[in-house]
Amino acid sequence: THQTGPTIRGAPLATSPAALPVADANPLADAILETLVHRIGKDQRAARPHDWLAATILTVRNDIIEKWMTSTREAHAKGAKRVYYLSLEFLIGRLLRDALANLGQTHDIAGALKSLGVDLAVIEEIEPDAALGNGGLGRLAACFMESLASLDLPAYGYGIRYVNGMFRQRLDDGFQVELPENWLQHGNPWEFERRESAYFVGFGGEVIGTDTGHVHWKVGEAVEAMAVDTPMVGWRGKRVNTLRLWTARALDPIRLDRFNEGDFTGALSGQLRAETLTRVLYPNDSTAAGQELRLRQEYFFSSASIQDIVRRHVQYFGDIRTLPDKAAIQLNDTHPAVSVAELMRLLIDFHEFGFDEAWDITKRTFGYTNHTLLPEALESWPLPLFERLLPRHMQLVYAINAKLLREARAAGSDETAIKAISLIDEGGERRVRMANLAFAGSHSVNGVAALHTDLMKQTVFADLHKLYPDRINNKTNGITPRRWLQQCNPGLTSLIREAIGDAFCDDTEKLDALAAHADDAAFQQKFAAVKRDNKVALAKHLKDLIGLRVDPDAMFDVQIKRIHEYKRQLLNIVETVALYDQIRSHPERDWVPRVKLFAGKAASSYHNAKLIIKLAGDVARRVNADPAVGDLLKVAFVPNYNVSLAEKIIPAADLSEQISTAGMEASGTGNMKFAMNGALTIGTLDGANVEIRDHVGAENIVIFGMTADEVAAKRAGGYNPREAIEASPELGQALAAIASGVFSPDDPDRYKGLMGGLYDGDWFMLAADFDSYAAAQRTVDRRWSNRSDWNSATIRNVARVGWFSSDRTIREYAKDIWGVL
Ligand code: B1N
Repeated sequence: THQTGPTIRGAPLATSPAALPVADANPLADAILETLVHRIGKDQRAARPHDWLAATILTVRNDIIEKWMTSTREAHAKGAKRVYYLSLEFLIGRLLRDALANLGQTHDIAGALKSLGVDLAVIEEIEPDAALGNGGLGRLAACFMESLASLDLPAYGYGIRYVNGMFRQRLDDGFQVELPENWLQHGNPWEFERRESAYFVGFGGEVIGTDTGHVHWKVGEAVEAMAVDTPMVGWRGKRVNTLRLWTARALDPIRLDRFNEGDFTGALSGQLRAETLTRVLYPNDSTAAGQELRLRQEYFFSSASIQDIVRRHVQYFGDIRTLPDKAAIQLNDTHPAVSVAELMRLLIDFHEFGFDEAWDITKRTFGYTNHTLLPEALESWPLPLFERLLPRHMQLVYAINAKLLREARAAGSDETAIKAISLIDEGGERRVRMANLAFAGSHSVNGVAALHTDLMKQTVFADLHKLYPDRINNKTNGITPRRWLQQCNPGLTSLIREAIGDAFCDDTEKLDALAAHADDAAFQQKFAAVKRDNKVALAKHLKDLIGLRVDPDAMFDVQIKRIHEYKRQLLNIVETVALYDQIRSHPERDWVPRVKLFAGKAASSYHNAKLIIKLAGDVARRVNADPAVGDLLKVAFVPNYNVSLAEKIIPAADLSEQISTAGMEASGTGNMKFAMNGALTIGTLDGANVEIRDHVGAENIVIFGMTADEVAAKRAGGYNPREAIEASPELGQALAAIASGVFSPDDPDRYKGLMGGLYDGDWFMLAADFDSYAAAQRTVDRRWSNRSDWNSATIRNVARVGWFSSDRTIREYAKDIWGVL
């Protein structure tokens, strides 16, 4: 049958076709309609929700383009220094709500759409997430892009336009299944192809010396990198910066010679090879992907970005010598570290600098941010692979290494130190160490939280730090308060505005005025009412999504993040099992009703992480069906965690679980989001939790477990998990129940290995921290039971986390590293 009017899966969106509203004078509505007809090619009756979404974005985009061009022109006219943020990941999420809010157009666009019979909230919900990242590192890059524009700093993000971003997670019988994510299936109205901004990127081949003493890299294979730009709108529409993502094209899209010979596949193989490069995001968080394709991706986007930066600099300023004065390039972890060698190559092979001058320019241009100390995440490439793919860069790495080791020897480094400093790992199969390359090639090396930065100095970079004691510095992470407070939590935002005015919208630290209301009973009531509304909304969402009914008056206890053993979702699940046991044994006690929510993705090849997901589901099934606990305990694993889901869950959370083994979570940023939305944190002294405690006050956070020093000492002293388990009957019983198949009657041995691993090794020290964690949870219960104390503590959290705005973080980078403030 004939479809009329906007619909979602066939259901009318807002208006029956018989009563299409006649828009009265509303120029914005006219503009949207005009776009719908002339750009999308649909009339109002035929338009589907995605057509309205596209028409709305294209209309808003017009405004953005004007500001975008002004921003670019101004930076040019001033000869301003530009910031370049190179990142293999940008976990942006949806853009429409963010852009509208930052432009201050939410109200007008909603009104215009309403006059057309369309609900803005409905079309916002169908915008796909741009999920070009795994987790914290990618989301940080997105928050930074927003803050850079909000602080009116000229900046470009550079990355890859993956056709398939972070995989979609489905649970089949509780097991994670990875499905391709297809964010571009309806097209992407935000992006602009820049066919003229294209560069050759070569791979392989050989390096040939010429008679003039020059070297020539005769590449074995080349692809073309084409720029695709997305505007990044800052708060109050102050500035619009560019996120430039590269897509790969074959130089020779079709080989007609092969085609004419009847080899149709061969005729297109170059195109396929090129497209493969930018096809899919590696779904590893905090682990290095060792495949050749990954190194190809890294070099592809590094080379295109560095060529683009050098081209722009020469075009605007003429002399490449001034590059460090006009460009600051920040490496988001080591994924773009080959950029150091690439800039050296361009300076030496094309701009004819000597090695020393090229090295000086390079070091003054780059900064490097380290995001993890986990050994499995430190990137290094087998030398033969690196040499085969990038023969010229291999030579340069050797030359850089020679200089570096000469300096180290001159400074008195001993042979052990020399081994640690070297760009080449000589222990076993020889490998190129990307972290050492990034360190050596940068004037600044920063960690992402105070503790993490201290540990960098003591561990992986100890010898490099001794050699260059001024290079390492700390920049504690932050989050953008626009997306993570104002947009995701409009109820709380209005309440805050009512109480303290709206200065906090331009300076997040002004939230501190809220502290004066923390003990005001009337304000506490309103604060709790906002939280409850958010919980009701989430409860409805959970009902629709997974069919689980939860009580909005229960405590919402949330752990949402990538699934990783060091993040210890297993500690939370085991404690949940222990609590379940306790509730059944002592039903007469006045237990605090809890809803335990888990969400997160596991890397596809990470066996234990996937098993932990299955365990959460198995525990949920058993607990939720047990009439003996009823509403006292509900457990859910919510599938397909992403930015949009986080925006729904975080405003509804009462308790934020930040329980990694101390010393292992570099910073965490979810911890900041929860605190800013009025949740209490239960956490270890790890990453930025330490600084969150310092800001909110020790009495407004629940800290448990060993410190990083204690963890290190225990490991060094020979940790015996079996002893720890035997010393804790509660833990022993929970582990035994899980191991014996209480939660997996269909496959009783399912968790034998996982539980056995705790007895045998327990690298993440779950057993050592268990009792302390369980006790902390009972402290949380007690505090919840005194609701006025709880409310005042959570209000104080909101009041005191303003410092964790990414505006503050970016200001620090801008002053201390980039020299642009
Ligand atoms: O970066 C975040 C931190 O808040 C987190 O603590 C940290 O775990 C995270 C290889 C990573 N570190 N390393 C990665 C991501 C992808 C990949 O392929 C490593 N992610 C982090 C922001 O600073």
